[in-house]
Amino acid sequence: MLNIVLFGPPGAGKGTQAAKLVDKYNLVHLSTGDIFRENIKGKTELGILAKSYMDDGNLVPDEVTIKMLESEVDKNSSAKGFIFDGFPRTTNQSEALEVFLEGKNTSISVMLALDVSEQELIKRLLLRGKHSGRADDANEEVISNRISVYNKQTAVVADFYTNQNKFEKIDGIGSVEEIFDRLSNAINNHNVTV
Ligand code: B4P
Repeated sequence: MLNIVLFGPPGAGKGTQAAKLVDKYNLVHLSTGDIFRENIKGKTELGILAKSYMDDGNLVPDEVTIKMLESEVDKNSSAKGFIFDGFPRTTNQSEALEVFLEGKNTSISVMLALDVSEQELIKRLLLRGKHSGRADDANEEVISNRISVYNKQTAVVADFYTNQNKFEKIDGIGSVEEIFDRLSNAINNHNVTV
């Protein structure tokens, strides 16, 4: 199985690139942000809870997020592999994912981390906020909080995969196609089963 963690700060381009990678490598795309947004739209209990955190740019609690992710993996038992987009975002989440995948006799193949400057992230998110309707893109204060949450709680997740020799930093500046080529090369060169 090819299991990729697509990593990076908010607005780094994870969702944009994941959509292209799933097509090329025939993987299932699991974006925790997208799943939360679908639940918010459907006004489910999970959606109402998630919204209260997401609108302020905070992380949804681990317990809820991990359970949700595991149930999404279980729904796709015939998948050839997964792109985890926006998950794991805390050390707890990475540990839980490792144990969960071990139970299925598989593991993460590689973490691809998109590297983008803070100035560019803010520019991209404010631009998207003009038409996305996403409350968390709408003002600079919330965007700053998301970046600060990333620096405090999420950036450390890279160490977890670095220690396993599975971490690849990818320059996230350039055209969508250029970045896609860099990601594809990293996958092809990382000695992972496709
Ligand atoms: P996410 O949905 O994961 O959102 P994101 O980090 O903003 O997006 P991404 O990096 O995918 O950016 P995109 O490609 O869209 O998270 C939202 C919230 O959900 C979190 O803040 C949190 O509250 C909650 N959440 C999600 N997962 C969680 C977890 N595991 N635990 C707890 N809470 C969780 O790109 C952004 C913009 O840049 C787009 O407008 C795009 O068009 C543009 N762009 C992309 N590539 C570009 C390029 N090369 N050049 C210029 N612009 C580009």
